[in-house]
Amino acid sequence: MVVERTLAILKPDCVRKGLQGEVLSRIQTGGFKVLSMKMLRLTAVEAGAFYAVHKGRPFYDGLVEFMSSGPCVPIALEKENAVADFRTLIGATDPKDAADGTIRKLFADNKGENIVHGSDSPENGRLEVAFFFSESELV
Ligand code: DAT
Ligand code: MG
Repeated sequence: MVVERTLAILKPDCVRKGLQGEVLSRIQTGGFKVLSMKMLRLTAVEAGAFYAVHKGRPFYDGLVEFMSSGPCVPIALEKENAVADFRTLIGATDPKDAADGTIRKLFADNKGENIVHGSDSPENGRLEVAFFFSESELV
């Protein structure tokens, strides 16, 4: 299997609930190598750019508002098969549909506020890591 990069974001609801450590622990126990992490607050413009693929969808404005509502923690991760394995670890977008034991099932309130982001393809994993981290920050 190929070593891939994927981007996690501990979303503003994760930070508000004080679950950063809990979620990071599950990520590390899952075998993901942390290449870099930081805490920042996205502006609405930055959140809109990150989720540009969803522009025009009915949930887009709420998503941008939520993602810029407080600090978040982007984390660059590396692992064999990282993209698919991370999505397995976090579970389905809607916590109601997420498998038992997944991060979203355990901690998320609803589909809009679902604790954690994960990239959806190896290509987007690389692009999304580069959105937040320069190559020299990936240590
Ligand atoms: P995922 O984050 O599982 O990759 P996505 O890329 O389809 O899901 O959507 C990005 C985020 O947008 C998702 O984490 C939460 C929000 N979202 C998606 N669909 C939604 C909906 N129907 N209602 C409210 N928020 C939604
Ligand atoms: Mg997605």
